[in-house]
Amino acid sequence: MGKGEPARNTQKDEKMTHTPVVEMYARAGCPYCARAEALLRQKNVTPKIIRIDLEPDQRDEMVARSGRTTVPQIFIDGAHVGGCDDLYQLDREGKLDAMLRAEH
Ligand SMILES: N[C@@H](CCC(=O)N[C@@H](CS)C(=O)NCC(=O)O)C(=O)O
Repeated sequence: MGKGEPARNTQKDEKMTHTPVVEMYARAGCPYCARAEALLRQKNVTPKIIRIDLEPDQRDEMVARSGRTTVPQIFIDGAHVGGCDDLYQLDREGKLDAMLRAEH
């Protein structure tokens, strides 16, 4: 790899991929949060959990970013995915894996 080249996409015929950042707004005792986290972990993704019960300001941020008030709210590389049901729906549709590989 030459100087200044990115550490990814080293093969020309490969799709451009990177490890996406997965953020999940959650709170303690939320079964939907646990279900969503379980699916992500099953896919070897460790989400960045933002605990709105511990950091109330983050709830305002979650509502501003997602337009929703329920937890969890999940973002992949900053793009809003939705809640737990939305995450499982994307998986059923076969779209989640590509999103988690951040194929572009
Ligand atoms: N369909 C939503 C349901 C989420 C939901 O109902 N979450 C509960 C907590 S488990 C919630 O946020 N309730 C309202 C609240 O706590 O303010 C999803 O799949 O994410």
